[in-house]
Amino acid sequence: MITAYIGIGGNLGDRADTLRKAVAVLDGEDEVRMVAVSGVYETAPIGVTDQPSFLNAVLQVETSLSGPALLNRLLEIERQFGRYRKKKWGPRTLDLDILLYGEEVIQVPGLQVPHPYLHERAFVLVPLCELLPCGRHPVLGKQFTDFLAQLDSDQGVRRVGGLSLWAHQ
Ligand code: GSY
Repeated sequence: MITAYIGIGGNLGDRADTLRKAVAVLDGEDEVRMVAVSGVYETAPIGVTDQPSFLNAVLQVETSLSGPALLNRLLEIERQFGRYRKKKWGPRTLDLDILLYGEEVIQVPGLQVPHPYLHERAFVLVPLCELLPCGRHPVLGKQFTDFLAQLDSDQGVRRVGGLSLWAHQ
């Protein structure tokens, strides 16, 4: 079994409902065990800024799936939730990204792990540091908390109080 960290987010429709349901689907998979789910954050859009704000969180799972097989399962779940994504950096109902897959470095068509932007994005680093406060980037070697401390701004990331995506913690 490998411990993987998955970024989850969305900025269309009933965002909290979509994220909660997607977590339940992933938790129901035979080859994936949900271990922990971070708090939920309301986050300003990065990339194309003229779009609604996102809800983001990070999931810690244990899985017997390979990295590419896990990605395929995540893409299926995105489709199941009617992922709408016209533009590359544009709005979407559900986004599931593999951030870390153990300490492994994966570079195959369609999948790069660690996620190439993970160390630059507060909407990933803040929830990731909640789950992995002493974690280190497997390639860049620096602690995730150090990347977060060195960002120029908080990038508009705000914890949403009283909202949980997973009933079991
Ligand atoms: O890369 C994930 C999709 N995405 C996001 C996101 O999840 N949150 C925020 N705040 N901005 C984003 N821009 C993109 S693209």
